Amino acid sequence: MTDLPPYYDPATTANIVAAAKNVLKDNILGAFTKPAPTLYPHQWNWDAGFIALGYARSDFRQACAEMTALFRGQWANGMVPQIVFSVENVGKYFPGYRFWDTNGVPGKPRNVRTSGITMPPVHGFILNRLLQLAPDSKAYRPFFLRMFDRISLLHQYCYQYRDPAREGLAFICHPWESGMDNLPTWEEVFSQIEFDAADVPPYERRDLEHVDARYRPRKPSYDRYIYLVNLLRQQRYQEPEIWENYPFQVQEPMFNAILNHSNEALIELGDWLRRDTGRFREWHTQTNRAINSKLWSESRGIYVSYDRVQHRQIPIATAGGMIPLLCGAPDAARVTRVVTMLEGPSFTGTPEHPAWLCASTALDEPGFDPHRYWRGPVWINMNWMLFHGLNRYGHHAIAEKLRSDSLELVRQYGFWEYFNPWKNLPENEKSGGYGSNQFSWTAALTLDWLGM
Ligand code: 9WN
Repeated sequence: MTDLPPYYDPATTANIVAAAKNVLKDNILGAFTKPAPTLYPHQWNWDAGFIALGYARSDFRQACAEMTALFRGQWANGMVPQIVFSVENVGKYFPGYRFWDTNGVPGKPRNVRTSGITMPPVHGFILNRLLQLAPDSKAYRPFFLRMFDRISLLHQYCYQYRDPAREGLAFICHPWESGMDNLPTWEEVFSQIEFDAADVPPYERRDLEHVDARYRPRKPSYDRYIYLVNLLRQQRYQEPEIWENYPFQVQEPMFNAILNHSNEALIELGDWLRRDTGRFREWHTQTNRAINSKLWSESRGIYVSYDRVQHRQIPIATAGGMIPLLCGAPDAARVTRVVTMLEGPSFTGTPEHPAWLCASTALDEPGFDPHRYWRGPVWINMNWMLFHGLNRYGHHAIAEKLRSDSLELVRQYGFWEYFNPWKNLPENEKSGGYGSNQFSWTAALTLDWLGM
């Protein structure tokens, strides 16, 4: 055992497992688990999926409860909101329920408080993993059936309302919908949007009460987030009409890869549940084709976002640009290019300046920043998805590096929201963990990786 990293040592593993379980337990808020103790005091969409995996082996009922709680917020058109607000924590997060002003919007469930946008639809593939881990799948059949129908409706929403040209690619209407809120990619999109300070309603951030400003988005980015929320709420979230004249419409590779991996999962689940799976099969073929034809950058050797308002690719290399491996989109030649980039200086650094896998924005991008969220730091959920994508193509060694880097970051620093990608930190920096500590999905995915 001596030459293996310490998390393989049973004593240390047991400590990490116990600590991870405590993170989840401490973050329980009523029926669900909040992403972080104070920074995010409500339920978040894709967080709920990753968190469910953290309970799957030890408390399957709670895993199901996370999914059920989130889908209580589903709108009649199928949209599953980015945030389901907890009544207890009113006023503790901005933008809160009142700011979103979704009350009375047709189709929003009346007794649940939600935001008005969505997030990456991880729920299909999470549900499929839950099925594989279910202690008694037959007993849970009603749960799986209910969720299958709900998730099918969510996919229907993505293809009906977010793919007006029927290309097989869903667009996001806000950086928050990507889950990777602060990528330099969004700066490029915003640079083309005519924007006046007077178009931003007054607001007060709450995040900076919990996290140092240098780890969070800058004010100009936040102004633009709020500007978009204001456009949406002014038009009462009425889809599809609202999209006719809406400036932020981006087809992003990770969002679509997640949607398409969930399509595959719904095929498997549907077969088990004896439901028709024809449309998931059609979507799967069409979306993989479109990811390749529209989102591949031959010059960069990675998938990139497409701005459907400006009709152009945004050739910035991000971790999200490699997630199409998860849904089987790339052919062998493209996989080789993606893996070459992942193993090269853009993500692995150099022998003198090595990096943990995997920076959210490539180390050599002009917009890279090792501290600021989504501009460079490593996120455990991204590593987890990449790990599965790489294994799918037989790249087991680099996949294992994603797993071991993730576990080593957790062991060295704790269950942070994100981590500095550089291995050698300057002397004045004690910790490489940023954002919120005791972050739920970091704990949950650690548990999943350790099989606990
Ligand atoms: C806005 C909850 C969420 C994650 C996102 C992450 C961050 C929210 C914020 O926290 O976003 O949705 O206020 O910064 O970027 O991926 O789901 O953990």
